[in-house]
Amino acid sequence: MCGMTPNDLNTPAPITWCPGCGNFGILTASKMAIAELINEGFAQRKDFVITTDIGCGAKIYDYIDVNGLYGLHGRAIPPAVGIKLANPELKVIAYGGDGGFLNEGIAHLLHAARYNSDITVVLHNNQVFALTTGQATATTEKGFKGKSTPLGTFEEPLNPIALTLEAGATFVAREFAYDVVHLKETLKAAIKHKGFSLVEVLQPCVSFHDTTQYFREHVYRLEEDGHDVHDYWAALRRAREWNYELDPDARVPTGIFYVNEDKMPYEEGWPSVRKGPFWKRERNRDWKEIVSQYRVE
Ligand SMILES: Cc1ncc(C[n+]2csc(CCOP(=O)(O)OP(=O)(O)O)c2C)c(N)n1
Ligand code: SF4
Repeated sequence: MCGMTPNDLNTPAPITWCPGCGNFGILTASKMAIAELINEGFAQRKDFVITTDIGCGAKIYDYIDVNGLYGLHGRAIPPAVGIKLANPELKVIAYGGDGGFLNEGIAHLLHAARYNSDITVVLHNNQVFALTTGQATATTEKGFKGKSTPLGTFEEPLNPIALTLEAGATFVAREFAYDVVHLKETLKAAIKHKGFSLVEVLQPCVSFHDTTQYFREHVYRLEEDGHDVHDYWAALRRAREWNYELDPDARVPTGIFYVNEDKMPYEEGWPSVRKGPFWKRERNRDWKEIVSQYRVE
């Protein structure tokens, strides 16, 4: 019997991304990762759920044939956390852009990391609001001239790797969108990880912020540079090696920065969630008995 192929996850929706967009790499790697995880018996197709928001990257949900939902801009994470609480057996992946996750939705990102909610966040970081044609976001480098910043930005960019490490994430990685096989492997590891995982993908926007050549020349792999993924302080130091400026001398680390398998996932803290999916939990129980579970004497 042949297993599932990435093409089995295609949808009839026409892909509207610009030719050459880094999102194609994320789509291909995601379909490969999901198909392989299904073939390896990690989960069934019905177990994967995608949540997303509004943006170019967010449209990925139209192109992968699994369950999911669209949220408002910046709100891919709250439904992901809610879905995981309602059914902890599901593998929930939240996709979105740097605008959605680090501008409008930054509180959701940091708190989900702090909770160690067992979801995977895939951050399509093109360092620009792309769908709305090129305004600066929280990760845009200084000096970028766009429609909202004709004189050039002068604010310091945020560093999502350092931020989520500080907030409590237990799996933190960065990949380059055109390094598809490497990205696929990291996505698989992130989805398998029990706890909050962030996979930041350096995703050139060829129309409004084309960093393709810059990243081709500046990325390096952590695993080829002696990095220990279980060393939190080493992960933070590596995170600070690149500050999101497109400095000609910078080295941009990619791969897995940090893994911590010892911290309890958020969902396991809830007595009701430990009983399994909501639809299998006991029905018609006395409300006083339910409330008594949470009472502090
Ligand atoms: C709360 C809110 N703010 C702004 C918008 C307008 N808006 C829709 S998509 C978008 C840009 C999305 O940028 P990003 O999240 O970085 O994703 P990209 O398009 O770059 O993949 C903006 C500003 C909105 N829909 N809702
Ligand atoms: S505008 Fe940029 S991010 Fe959006 S599809 Fe085109 S290249 Fe990709």
